[in-house]
Amino acid sequence: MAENKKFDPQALVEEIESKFELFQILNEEGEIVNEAEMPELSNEELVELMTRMVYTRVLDQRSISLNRQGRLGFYAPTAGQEASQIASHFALEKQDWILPGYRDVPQIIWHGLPLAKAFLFSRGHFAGNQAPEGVNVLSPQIIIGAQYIQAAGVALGLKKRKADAVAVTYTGDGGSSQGDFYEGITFAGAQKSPAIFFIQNNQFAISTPRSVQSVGKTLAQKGIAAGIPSVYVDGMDPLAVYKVTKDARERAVAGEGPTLIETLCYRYGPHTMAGDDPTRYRTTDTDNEWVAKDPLVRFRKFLEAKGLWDEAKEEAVIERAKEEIKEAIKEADKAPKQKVSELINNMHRGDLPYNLKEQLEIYLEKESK
Ligand SMILES: Cc1ncc(C[n+]2csc(CCOP(=O)(O)OP(=O)(O)O)c2C)c(N)n1
Ligand SMILES: [Mg+2]
Repeated sequence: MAENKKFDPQALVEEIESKFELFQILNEEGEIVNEAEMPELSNEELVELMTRMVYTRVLDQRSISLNRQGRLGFYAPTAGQEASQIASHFALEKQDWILPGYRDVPQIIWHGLPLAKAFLFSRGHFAGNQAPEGVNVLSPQIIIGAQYIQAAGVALGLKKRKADAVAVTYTGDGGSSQGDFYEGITFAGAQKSPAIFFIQNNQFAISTPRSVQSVGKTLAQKGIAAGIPSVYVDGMDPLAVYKVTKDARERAVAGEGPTLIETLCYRYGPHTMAGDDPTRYRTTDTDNEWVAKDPLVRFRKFLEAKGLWDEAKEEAVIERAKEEIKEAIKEADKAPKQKVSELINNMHRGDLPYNLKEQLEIYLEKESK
């Protein structure tokens, strides 16, 4: 009889946690290990996905050197997170809205934000925060977790407008400890809004390892408390990330509500280019262990075995990326130096509060000389 059973809350946690297995389709050797879950992607799409990952790796390398040359400002490296970022974006549609964190510049570029604008964002120029009409992206969020609440709001708006679109947001393992994280998933769950919430678990919040952030076995399981489907996926496997995102999108637009997706990945580089030294909190052994799981390496093996990829193709993508990056940085250089008045006007639409009005007048006066 149920009433005679001893209540064991710890056993309940363990039971729930035991159900969270890492979802994988393509293993480290580039072999399909889960044929039944293989997403429907044409050869052209598979090649395009690889192209975007290779391009993004080059963009990361170039952004790091441009930062070192003093030609870029704020930059958060992305290498190691390509499957998590690019393959998730690949499952979205143009009309979907993206609410990125500071490390999620690749997704908004592939959604249509011109590269030159991304570079201006890095330089703190207001023009970098103005996406062209029809490019449904918000500016990268610096406040950890804040984009989760905003995504819940955007998703509710999409639902009310009966739009065939979803709101997609990304935070990190650290971000999933924020209050905003829980508020966002709970609200979207309660409203059955079309949202997809990503936790990119790159295993560090700056220098704080995942192991001390939460005693939970996974971060995905946090979604269970909000009553929303939650997935723990190999974030170094582009096919698995694509598949779970595609499924989440289908559920969302069908009115079935949000999904929480934890992508287990790794950031190869420093936290940002502002002086972080990962050798102080990570060992080379751990780095190597994760580099061996590299999403580009395993996807390359998979595509080469199918005769869809070779060195020449990869070289061509690398060259194109370098060329386009060079052009974009030149274009960013042409942007006029920003004025304080522009900064104020860009921050506030409509009526300014009186104190800012006074400041604006002072600056307009100074700038007119
Ligand atoms: C509300 C808030 N608290 C603290 C910070 C300082 N901060 C910047 S990045 C970061 C760590 C975030 O780690 P994680 O969410 O794992 O994302 P990752 O950088 O690994 O992509 C912190 C604490 C911040 N930006 N916002
Ligand atoms: Mg992290």
